[in-house]
Amino acid sequence: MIIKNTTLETVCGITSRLPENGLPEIAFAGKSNVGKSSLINKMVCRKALARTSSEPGKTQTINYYNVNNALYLVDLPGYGYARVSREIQEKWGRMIENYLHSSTRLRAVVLLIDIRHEPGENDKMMYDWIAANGFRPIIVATKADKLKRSQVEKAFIKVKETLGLGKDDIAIKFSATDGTGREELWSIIEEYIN
Ligand SMILES: Nc1nc2c(ncn2[C@@H]2O[C@H](COP(=O)(O)OP(=O)(O)O)[C@@H](O)[C@H]2O)c(=O)[nH]1
Ligand SMILES: [Mg+2]
Repeated sequence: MIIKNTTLETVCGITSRLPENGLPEIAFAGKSNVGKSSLINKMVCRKALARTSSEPGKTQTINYYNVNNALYLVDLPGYGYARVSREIQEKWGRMIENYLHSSTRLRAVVLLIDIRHEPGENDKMMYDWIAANGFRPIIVATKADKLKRSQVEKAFIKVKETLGLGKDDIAIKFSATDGTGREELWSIIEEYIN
């Protein structure tokens, strides 16, 4: 994908209606701080289009990034940040579920997992929600640059095993720092939008 232009087109809060878009959507889900915003920036070759933060739990909105007027990359609110009240976490859950359930243009959901950590209950729940809504999750193991080369493959296998992925499931390693996986993820996305 050659990136010509990208804009943050729509920001949806908990109470806003989802926009009626004419373009295919690819959504990104994952725990807060897993690297969603960094991944989106890397995918569209921008440094700070999507706000990254060392303060987890900041993104409480669904953000639609229009890429080349050809598709949307949709940044879903991150889950599982401990310092947020249960009530707000439940709202996020409903928001994500509503999105998965009612987005007519949604083509695929990318689930991000930090390669250094074993997927937790929230991650497994997210995986199940995605599948229950009829999508095959695309697993992206983020922050691969943070591990030594010798540890990366072992950690990647651990992520796949813990999620119970089959051999037909798609999983890739990614780094927003060095660009690992960027081309591969674009070619997967392109298959889903064409
Ligand atoms: N080394 C490294 N750090 C990353 C990578 N992706 C994200 N980060 C860092 O992890 C933190 C959270 O990233 P962010 O994209 O805001 O996560 P989000 O909450 O999922 O959107 C930030 O400090 C990022 O700089 C990566 O691939 N490699
Ligand atoms: Mg973010």
